[in-house]
Amino acid sequence: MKKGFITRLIAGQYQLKDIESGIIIEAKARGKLRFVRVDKDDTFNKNIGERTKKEQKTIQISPKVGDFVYFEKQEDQYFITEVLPRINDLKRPDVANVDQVLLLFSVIRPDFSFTLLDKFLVILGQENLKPVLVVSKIDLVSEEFLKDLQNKLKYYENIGYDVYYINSKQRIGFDVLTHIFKDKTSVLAGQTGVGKSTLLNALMPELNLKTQEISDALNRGKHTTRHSELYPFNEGYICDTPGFSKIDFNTIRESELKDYFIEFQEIECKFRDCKHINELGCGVLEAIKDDEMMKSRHENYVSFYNEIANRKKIY
Ligand SMILES: Nc1nc2c(ncn2[C@@H]2O[C@H](COP(=O)(O)OP(=O)(O)OP(=O)(O)O)[C@@H](O)[C@H]2O)c(=O)[nH]1
Ligand SMILES: [Mg+2]
Ligand SMILES: [Zn+2]
Repeated sequence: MKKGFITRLIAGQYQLKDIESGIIIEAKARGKLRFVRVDKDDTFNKNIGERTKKEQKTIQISPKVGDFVYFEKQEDQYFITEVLPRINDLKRPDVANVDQVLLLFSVIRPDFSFTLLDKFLVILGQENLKPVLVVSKIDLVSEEFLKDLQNKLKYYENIGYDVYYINSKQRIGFDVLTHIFKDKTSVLAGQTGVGKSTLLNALMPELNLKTQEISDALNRGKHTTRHSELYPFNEGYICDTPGFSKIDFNTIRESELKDYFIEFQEIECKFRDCKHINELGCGVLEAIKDDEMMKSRHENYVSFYNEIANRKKIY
């Protein structure tokens, strides 16, 4: 049995890198062998409800991009026989064993959205990943417009997120960006049309990835990239992924939500188990009044809280 690293998946066909030889091969996953034994706290087990967790012994795993696997040759075909435990397991984009996520937002086309940003910070926070924010298409707006956005995003820098500004067409901002990829598996995530593939092409022109102008009528992308793929870069890998047009919370509980608004940890609230929504004397609400917490962040927190609570009622 040999060990491999999955760099691509298209229609059931996997591209693997043989860890030992570095040779790239094509393989399939054998349905029956996709079952693996899992421990109670295994990452594979994360999305299983608490109640069923104890009895759960084997679950079905589909290998995905970023997975380390065992594979073997049978007749003329390579088969993946086992998926090794994952360090983390992103659903959107669908990639395993990620060191860092670059969350791309364009200034316009599509328009920058603080709601989408806050939502994504929660979802990635659940995976224990603190994304790097990348703002693209800075060439498409006036200096004042960009300054205004940069001022708002200062808040995010202050609470601990790195923010980069780029123009992939003229490779502006790339000198500072390139070093963050060293030795890491990085994933580009973001709405369709924000410029993920264009960013990769700017880093590696030889890739010649397909990119496409977003639709003027809809101010929306067209899902140009159709599959996730890892490309070697700077002693690591960068993953181009299909953009999304909509995202939802799936496994989060409303009581957990506050853990992923990382500034709450710094703001003192005298109430234990406070929801920080409308409690009289809540420290978070005080911090908003004192301009220490960004108002739109808190509004998004409350709206996400309600979204999660309402979703629960449906089931
Ligand atoms: N002016 C300008 N245009 C950009 C920039 N980055 C990307 N674009 C353009 O935006 C459009 C969409 O870019 P893509 O790279 O295809 O976007 P994507 O995020 O890969 O989209 P999906 O594959 O659908 O998820 C293309 O026409 C790009 O040329 C930028 O920094 N400045
Ligand atoms: Mg793309
Ligand atoms: Zn509070």
